[in-house]
Amino acid sequence: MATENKNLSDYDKTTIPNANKFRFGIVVSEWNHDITENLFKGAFDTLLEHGVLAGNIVRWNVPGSFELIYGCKKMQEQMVNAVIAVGSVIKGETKHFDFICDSVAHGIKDLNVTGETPVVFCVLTDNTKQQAIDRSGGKHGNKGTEAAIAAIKMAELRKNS
Ligand code: DLZ
Repeated sequence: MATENKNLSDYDKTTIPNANKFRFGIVVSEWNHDITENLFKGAFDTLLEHGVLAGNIVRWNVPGSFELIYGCKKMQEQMVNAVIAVGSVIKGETKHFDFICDSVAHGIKDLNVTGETPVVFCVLTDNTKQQAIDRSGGKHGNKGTEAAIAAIKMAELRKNS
């Protein structure tokens, strides 16, 4: 699971389907907004790079990562080919971290089980702020880029299935 040796922005561009016909929803948590803005930018720029029109990317904000579940559920109802859930949960001194991380992971999983529109998990769950910085455009790349590539692949899979 460790990303220590993997750069989240590294992928083989030749294997990515052209995405110019696709429409994506990105739901962004406002908690740790400096991190989530960088994740959003990574996802947005990567979608553009693969042919998605800026007008075909719908962005909604939600207050925190916990609210990503409801936000993504409503986004699935829009005319989008895939949804990206963007959040950053950073461990504090209480168990809140575990509850939020568990809830969001299970909530997004449930949306994928029950809904027709795939939802990609772009939620950083870090022990420190520095780890979050490293994975949102820092030394380990940008998880937003990784999520955008996953969203394109899932949109293509949905189209072909
Ligand atoms: C309350 C809370 C805390 C302590 N930490 C985070 C965090 O690190 N990242 C995050 O996205 N959200 C956090 N939240 C807010 C919850 O996700 C949620 O918005 C509130 O509990 C209200 O439901």
